[in-house]
Amino acid sequence: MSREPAAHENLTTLSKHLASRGLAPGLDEVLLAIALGGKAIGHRVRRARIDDVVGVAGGENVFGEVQQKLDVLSDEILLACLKDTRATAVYASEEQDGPLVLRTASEGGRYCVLADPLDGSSNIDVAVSVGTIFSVLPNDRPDAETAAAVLQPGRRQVAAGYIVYGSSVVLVLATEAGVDMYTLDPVLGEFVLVEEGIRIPDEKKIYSINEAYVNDFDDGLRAYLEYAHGSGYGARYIGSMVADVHRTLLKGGVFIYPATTKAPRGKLRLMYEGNPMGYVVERAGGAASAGTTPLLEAVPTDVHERTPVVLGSKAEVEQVTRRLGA
Ligand code: P6P
Repeated sequence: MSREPAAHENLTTLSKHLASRGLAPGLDEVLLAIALGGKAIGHRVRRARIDDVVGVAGGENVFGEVQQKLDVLSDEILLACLKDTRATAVYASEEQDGPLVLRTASEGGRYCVLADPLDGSSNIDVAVSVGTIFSVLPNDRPDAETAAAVLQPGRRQVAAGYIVYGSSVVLVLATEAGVDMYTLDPVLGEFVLVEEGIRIPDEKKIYSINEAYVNDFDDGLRAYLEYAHGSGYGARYIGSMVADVHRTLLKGGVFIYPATTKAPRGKLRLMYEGNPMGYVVERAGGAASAGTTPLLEAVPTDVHERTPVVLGSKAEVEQVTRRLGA
């Protein structure tokens, strides 16, 4: 009589799965460092009110936005995990004024990691899902120009993804091999593979946008909303990018944070919000636009620059962009 395998025998951990993916040298150690940071950040998010780390840290980031204590702590955790990783050349984040050079190519620095350490942090005190977003670019610069290696189009990413701290802690990781999803097993303390090769549905009548700003939308976007309102679409908007994009990736639909008259470049940052999420969605068979141009083709001039974002199911993104460009 065949013996049922013990539950743990079927578990594929993140480290075991990455080893099977044949990634470029050093990339797996960078991704494992980010995952370790995510475990530590997730622990603090889970204890937010207990540890009284919610509330303001008193400082402001480069945008003049008041920093939540957890924003700062999450940034410190990620940096600490990456500093010890030999392949990490540069760390840049929403909470850092500029890129931090950790080691040059001559010293083994092969990759630049850009991150929004805790996206959606204003939602923490109401226990809404928040997340860490990360983008990995190759360090393609001579030693003296290492910091500038972060200014590459999103098309050059070699990996990207996010960790959503929700009802469970979920890591979604995109590489050239595809998009894989891992759930943190709180007992094992390991990210366990739960879905390999995620594909976003080609179409789904769900749109995700903050319609409170409709008076600041351009005519093309209003035309899209009029089409959606008359075509049986559902609306879903959590106000936490990681949660809205995660739902869009798994269920289909379109997520839009557009340019408006008050914010002509939109609100979301290109390098560590738009590009990584765009890379995940495109690797899953979806599309990502800056409104009228492909998002991942944008050539950055500043690590903190903003961009409009339209991403999701190909057919749904096209319904938006053909009206924006009209
Ligand atoms: P709004 C959270 O503050 C965030 O940066 C993203 O996570 C989210 O998509 C967006 O802002 C929400 O912005 O203007 O709709 O509140």
